[in-house]
Amino acid sequence: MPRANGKTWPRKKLDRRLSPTAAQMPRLVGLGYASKLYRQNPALHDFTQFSQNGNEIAFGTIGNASTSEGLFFETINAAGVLQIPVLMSVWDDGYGISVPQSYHTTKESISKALAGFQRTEEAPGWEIIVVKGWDYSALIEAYQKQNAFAGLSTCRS
Ligand SMILES: Cc1ncc(C[n+]2csc(CCOP(=O)(O)OP(=O)(O)O)c2C)c(N)n1
Ligand SMILES: [Mg+2]
Repeated sequence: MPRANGKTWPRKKLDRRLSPTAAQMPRLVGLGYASKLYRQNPALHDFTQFSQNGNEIAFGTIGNASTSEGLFFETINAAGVLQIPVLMSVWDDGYGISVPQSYHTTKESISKALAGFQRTEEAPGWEIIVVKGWDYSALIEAYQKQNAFAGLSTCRS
């Protein structure tokens, strides 16, 4: 999630320098794709300062209203096409500042709006999971499910 001047995200590996909503999204595609290329190309395995043989998952977060930005949709599409190891969390509080969902998100639910991206046995895509953000154990379970079933084997084949 972008923040003015980035000072609220002290951890080293977080991308925290962008303030326009969804501006961080294309970088997520780059990170995920880089990971895939490191996995696929043995000539890159010596460069351990960037990747550990492509075993990482790129983790993106965004607010619900910010999913209205084109960059978000481009990222969802590109990652679905490339099948890269990316996990996206949309934190849905029902609002963008004081503007309710009904004014900015189709069906008032980005997971419903993105239903066509859901992966199936016939076609790769995204695994879409909806979980209460305040339910910590359910969140952990969701992330573990994501990790185990959400097409990582497809991403990594
Ligand atoms: C491109 C752009 N337009 C407008 C803003 C101003 N702005 C900052 S936060 C925000 C709403 C974000 O809502 P949401 O994505 O739902 O995140 P939340 O704060 O609810 O977690 C807006 C419009 C911005 N930062 N960037
Ligand atoms: Mg919001």
